Amino acid sequence: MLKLYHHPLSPLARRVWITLLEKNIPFESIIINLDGEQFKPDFLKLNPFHQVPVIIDNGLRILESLAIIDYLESKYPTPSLLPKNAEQLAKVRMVQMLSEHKLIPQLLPIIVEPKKSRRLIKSQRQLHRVLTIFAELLGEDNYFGGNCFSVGDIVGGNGVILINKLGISLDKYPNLLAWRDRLMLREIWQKTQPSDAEIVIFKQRMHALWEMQQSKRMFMRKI
Ligand SMILES: N[C@@H](CCC(=O)N[C@@H](CS)C(=O)NCC(=O)O)C(=O)O
Repeated sequence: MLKLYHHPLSPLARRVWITLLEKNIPFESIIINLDGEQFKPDFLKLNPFHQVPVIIDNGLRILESLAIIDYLESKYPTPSLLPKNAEQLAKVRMVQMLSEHKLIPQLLPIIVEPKKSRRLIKSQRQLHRVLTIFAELLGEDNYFGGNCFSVGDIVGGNGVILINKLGISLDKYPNLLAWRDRLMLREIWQKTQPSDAEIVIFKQRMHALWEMQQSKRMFMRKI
């Protein structure tokens, strides 16, 4: 059976977890506690970059959430989570790439940077740029792939719901608000999205990660 190494609080692993559930693919869930378990030799053998998600399917080890999602779509094509239409496909890919390169890198700053700091304001602006484009891409449709729920909604939806829970308002984007509510009607999403209590734990972990990064930087400056 396919093995998924993940943690429920990891936003990038959650993409893969939801894809597996939405595609109804049987899998064994192996939780890696990201407070150090990711550095254990057995896990480092699987992923020398000490990150979740990782899957193993038929002996094939796959790293990187977007690569895993592409693999799952090709290997288990039903139900399809990728539109065939060129325009819709372009929108879905844009949402995935913008989530990866523009949205996710702002998570740490919006949690750890002090209120009104330049860095925080820069990240908030960047996130609103992303939300503006997402609102344009969605338009009047139900999903980024038109009426077809897709991996664009999984990747974009995870990011948008998370930043919203972290305090980024969606009020200026009524179509995104309706889309978020549409996603949250899905049983799988209710089961996999973090509760408010888990968001508090997630923030504490991000603070710890940031402190670790700061002390590493100080150490590197000294040597
Ligand atoms: N580009 C990778 C990033 C994965 C990633 O950053 N995972 C985080 C959790 S969201 C992690 O495992 N962090 C632990 C660490 O870096 O030690 C992907 O998309 O799969």
